[in-house]
Amino acid sequence: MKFRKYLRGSGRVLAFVFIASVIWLLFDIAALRISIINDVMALDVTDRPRDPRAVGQFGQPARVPRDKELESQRRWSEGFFNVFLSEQIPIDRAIPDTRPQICSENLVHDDLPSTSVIFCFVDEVWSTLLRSVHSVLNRSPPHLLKEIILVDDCSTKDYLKEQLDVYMSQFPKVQIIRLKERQGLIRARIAGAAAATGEVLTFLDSHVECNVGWLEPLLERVYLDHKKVVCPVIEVISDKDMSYMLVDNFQRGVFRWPLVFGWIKGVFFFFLHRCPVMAGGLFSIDKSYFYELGAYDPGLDVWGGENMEISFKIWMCGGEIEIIPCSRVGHIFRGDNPYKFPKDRVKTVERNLARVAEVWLDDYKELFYGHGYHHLPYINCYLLLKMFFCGFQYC
Ligand SMILES: [Mn+2]
Repeated sequence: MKFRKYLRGSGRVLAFVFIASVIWLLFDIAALRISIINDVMALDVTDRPRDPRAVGQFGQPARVPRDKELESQRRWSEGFFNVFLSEQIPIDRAIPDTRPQICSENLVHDDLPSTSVIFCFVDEVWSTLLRSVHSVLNRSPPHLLKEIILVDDCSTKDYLKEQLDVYMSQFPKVQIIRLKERQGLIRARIAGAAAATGEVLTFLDSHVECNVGWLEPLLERVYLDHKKVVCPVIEVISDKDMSYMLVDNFQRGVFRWPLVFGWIKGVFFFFLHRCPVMAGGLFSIDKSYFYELGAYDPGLDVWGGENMEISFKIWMCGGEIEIIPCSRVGHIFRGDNPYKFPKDRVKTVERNLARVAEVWLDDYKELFYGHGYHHLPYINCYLLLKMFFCGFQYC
């Protein structure tokens, strides 16, 4: 009864405004919770329970038994890491969730673009190729993973032919493209991108393990701005004992003359970092932006320099390169390439770098040549390439 006296005159107006505001607020919250954002999913699917005693389980270091030491040494050169141990480790092993605490509480939009994950390989070791693919299948939200494209750059190993076809036929999302001639990483990636149907291209090396929650933070950044090109934090899988090691010092990708990639220490560990150049092995890029940039220069051979080329184009054509601390992918850093370069390795990389310098560095190319490279006259004609990339206004 007492309450009624407040609902007369101006009290009635105030009560109406109050109730309307509460309803408005509830609608707002509901809209945000239901249709716009949700938590990053902590997916880690396996077919059967994991054996906690399996070799290398939970990313623990594995040991070679005494009587197998010779065999393990002998097989090192198959991949320039411990191929013997890699074979003992389950292909869907668990690894520690190394993200900063706050990452699992992050919210992402629920209408993120889908991605095609592209692995290019030549003579990759069977166990690491499978572990790379399974880590994507098991730890990516299915609705965001459009497909996985394996581009076989004319491998010579038999197990990468029919055996791989048969194995991958269990997974409808995986398709294999086979190049008839050795094309090198750059043209293999162009072939993979051409076959991709997802809205975002995600390029990965074929000896990686994607960690829990790796994909959504990458796609969220591309969703917010389609010119952001994003890289996960690259963690280390030991080439010797295959243990998964957390990276707790944050680094940013840079280059030194003459266009040598390197890392410098970042400031804050858990903030994303903008980088002048990316390492190049692992990143996501909006597919339409990739083509707006003119994809990769197909005249770059085998390997090397393509990370500089795409990085320069990204920054010169209105984009940004970021490393996303909440996205983590382990990678085996190998001491050497297990495959052969059709021509001399050093000459191939030098030629690629000179080509990038000629096309993209303008007056700064003198700095490149001043650090030990000689002018390669035949490259000049490729200056024409610039005309095709992102119009004259930026380039
Ligand atoms: Mn690699």
